[in-house]
Amino acid sequence: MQPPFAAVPGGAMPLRCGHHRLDLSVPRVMGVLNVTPDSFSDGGRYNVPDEALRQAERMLAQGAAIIDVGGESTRPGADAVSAQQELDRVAPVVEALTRELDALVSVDTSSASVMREASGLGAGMINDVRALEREGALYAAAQSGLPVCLMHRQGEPQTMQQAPDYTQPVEDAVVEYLMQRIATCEGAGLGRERLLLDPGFGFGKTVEHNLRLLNRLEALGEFELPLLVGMSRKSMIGKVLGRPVEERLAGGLALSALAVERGAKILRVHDVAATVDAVNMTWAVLNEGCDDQPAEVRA
Ligand code: YH5
Repeated sequence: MQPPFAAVPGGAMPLRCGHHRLDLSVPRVMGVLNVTPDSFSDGGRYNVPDEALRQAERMLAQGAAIIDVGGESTRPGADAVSAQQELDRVAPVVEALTRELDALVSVDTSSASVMREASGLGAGMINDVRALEREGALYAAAQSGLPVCLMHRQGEPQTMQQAPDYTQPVEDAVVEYLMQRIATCEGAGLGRERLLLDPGFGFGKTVEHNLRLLNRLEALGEFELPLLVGMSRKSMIGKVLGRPVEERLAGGLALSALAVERGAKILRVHDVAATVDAVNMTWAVLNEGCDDQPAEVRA
């Protein structure tokens, strides 16, 4: 049966992520694993490698295809961490997840040394909210051989939410920025076949910017690269629904369904089990069938 849209961007060939292969012909869920002591939305509960391991195991059992490990809090007002601090937090977790669980680990970092170390420890993907703009990051990422998610942001995480402002429609600014970053990556030997794109929800954007970006996510389809989105528990949900962070799941599921409908291939979320169901249900409707579901889901 033909899907309701033409080519599936980024879906033709599995993405090579170290020794893992990631099939993006169907949308996948990336589970968030914060290893920051001051983490905003889970209170840093998974700071101990052992606890991090258990949480990762849970997310994999719930259907996460990727575990995104981050050691730098990018919430507004968070303290900057040194590359060494970040490395001390992230490295033991990346190592345990790859060695003990053989998980596909993505490392949420902007630091060249963390990229190098993590890829040596078996990480399969680099997720950089600064799109390889930090010194040495472009070279380190290119050398790693791993796929890289390039995210748009305006300003620096610590101050970006003070007065987000764009001189053009926000989706045009995002497309322009990502176009430049793709060209820069290609110039450094990091080919398009290794790139994923992310509009960066909440990174220097008002709630209106975020809603518009999701509604117009297809504007990013022109690159024909896999799209990753991260909206889980973010303030765009809190502001629309008037919900505190622990009551944003239903809002987040609605956003995930819409993102899949508009072409997102990876959903970065805290609540894996519920999101896997929302994504699979959405995908079944879009394809008018559930051939891609595991048998136990179809039963
Ligand atoms: C993202 O969108 N976001 S870290 C504030 C919250 C909730 C969650 C309660 N890393 C992204 O998750 N990487 C982060 O309010 C990311 N895309 C990619 N690629 C921020 C976060 C969060 C912030």
